Amino acid sequence: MAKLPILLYPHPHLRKVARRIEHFDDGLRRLVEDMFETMYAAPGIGLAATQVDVHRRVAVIDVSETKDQPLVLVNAEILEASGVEEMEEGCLSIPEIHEKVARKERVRVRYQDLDGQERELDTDGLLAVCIQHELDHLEGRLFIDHISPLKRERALKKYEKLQKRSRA
Ligand code: K1U
Ligand code: ZN
Repeated sequence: MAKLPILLYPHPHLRKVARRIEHFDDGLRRLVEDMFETMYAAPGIGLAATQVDVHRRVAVIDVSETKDQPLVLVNAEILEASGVEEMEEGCLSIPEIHEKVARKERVRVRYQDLDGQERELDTDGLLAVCIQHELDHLEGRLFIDHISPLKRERALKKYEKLQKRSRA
């Protein structure tokens, strides 16, 4: 297993749209193992392949407190979504910035597991929010795209300051 470098905003590859996975092979298994290692080490509750510069429709998630409920989503799509939920979000590609984002409260997702088996998941709360956040990454979208221009400008100014400080 290996920890992979995470792309940081404003890296242009964070805006790429990921392509579907066609082959459920050892390469995919290795990618998923490395993504889990990277996510748990960060630490984070989710990670999309886009964030490690792989532009394929793969995301890993574990929202459990005990970090023992890994979920792999391959070629996932939201079939149905309802309600509105506002939750504070962070992003491993925009460290130290947290903003409230309005998302769908409940989602039904169709995806494939690591063996290519089709599955469906109906969920709400943090898992539903995290799924939406990760699927956004695969479309080249970031959580800051969902907030007002004023809040975004403030958040990005803060982020630039923090980045300059961490480079100094
Ligand atoms: O995709 C990412 O950038 C990961 C991101 C996912 C996410 C967080 C919050 C709401 C929706 C999606 C993170 O994991 S940021 C880190 C984080 O939230 C966290 C870290 C340690 C413990 C608990 C949460
Ligand atoms: Zn993110």
